[in-house]
Amino acid sequence: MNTTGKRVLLASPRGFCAGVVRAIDAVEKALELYGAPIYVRHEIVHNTHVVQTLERKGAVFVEDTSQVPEGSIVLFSAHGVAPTVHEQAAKRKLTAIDATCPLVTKVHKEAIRYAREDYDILLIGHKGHEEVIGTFGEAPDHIQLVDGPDDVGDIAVRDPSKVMWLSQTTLSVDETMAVVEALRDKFPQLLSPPSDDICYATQNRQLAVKQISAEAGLVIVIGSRSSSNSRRLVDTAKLAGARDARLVDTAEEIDERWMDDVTTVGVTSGASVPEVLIEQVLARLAQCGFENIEIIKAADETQRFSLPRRLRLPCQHNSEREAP
Ligand code: 10G
Ligand code: SF4
Repeated sequence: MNTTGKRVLLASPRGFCAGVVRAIDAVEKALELYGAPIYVRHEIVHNTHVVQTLERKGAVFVEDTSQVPEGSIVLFSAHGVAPTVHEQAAKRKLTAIDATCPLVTKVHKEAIRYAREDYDILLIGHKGHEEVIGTFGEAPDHIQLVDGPDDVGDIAVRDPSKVMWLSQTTLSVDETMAVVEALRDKFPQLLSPPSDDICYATQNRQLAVKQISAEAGLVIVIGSRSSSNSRRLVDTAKLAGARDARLVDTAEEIDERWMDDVTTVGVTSGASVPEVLIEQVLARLAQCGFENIEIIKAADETQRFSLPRRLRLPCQHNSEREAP
């Protein structure tokens, strides 16, 4: 096989963010403390490999608290839930452990604060996404969803001097800023959130994929179809100049024909993707002659989150709702 000049540009940072590490650790800790089964409402993170691995250890994934037997333990996924979900869990006497990422909780708090101040809140995000459903549920009377620039024309607010925007944490930074500009054209007094809602991990992974994309004939993004941030990495790679960009759940999905006439392959992964899947993709690429790996580092990450309170102090037995 002729491998002359063939190389892989491996993005850094990639893969697990601090919120995902915390959420998976929470399921594992709950299994260790309380034993199987542990019910988890919604996929703990949007990754098939993670979900299947936890299922093998005794986690049971459901979409609704009504599917959890009364009196059981239930974990809420990293994407967050609406207050009504906490209420339903309490009614069923479930012991709720909230694995919502603290950076999602921050957006919930912003929604609560600006709704209390009677702002019209424009929430930029993807309709039907679990995180958006949760944030919207904090203040449904004050929030309108903006799912891309095409929605801007139809938005109407009560008082154009009292309007602000928030966003899902895993959006494309560039697309979101374009939507904000369109909203600001319409509402010049539009207020921004006090700090970035698109989280550090989303921003860093997009920064890194941009750096590998200009030189890449193909960018492979590892991530499940349900993973919003992984899909945004594909979009970002294409916009940054990659000739082709593909989302794969595992190495088996890679088609050697994608690499015809390609000498540089970029590789990255979404925030819910374990490193083992990257290793398998790199092994597959090596079989295709791409053995030479260059790491392109765009940022350092040191963020860590402690476990949900109940798992730090497991003797409590009433349901918890961490802030807000
Ligand atoms: O990118 P999304 O929001 O679809 O989620 P994910 O599970 O693939 O990645 C981790 C991100 C979150 C838990 C949302 S804050
Ligand atoms: Fe938290 Fe960001 Fe990870 Fe979501 S993507 S879990 S907001 S760190």
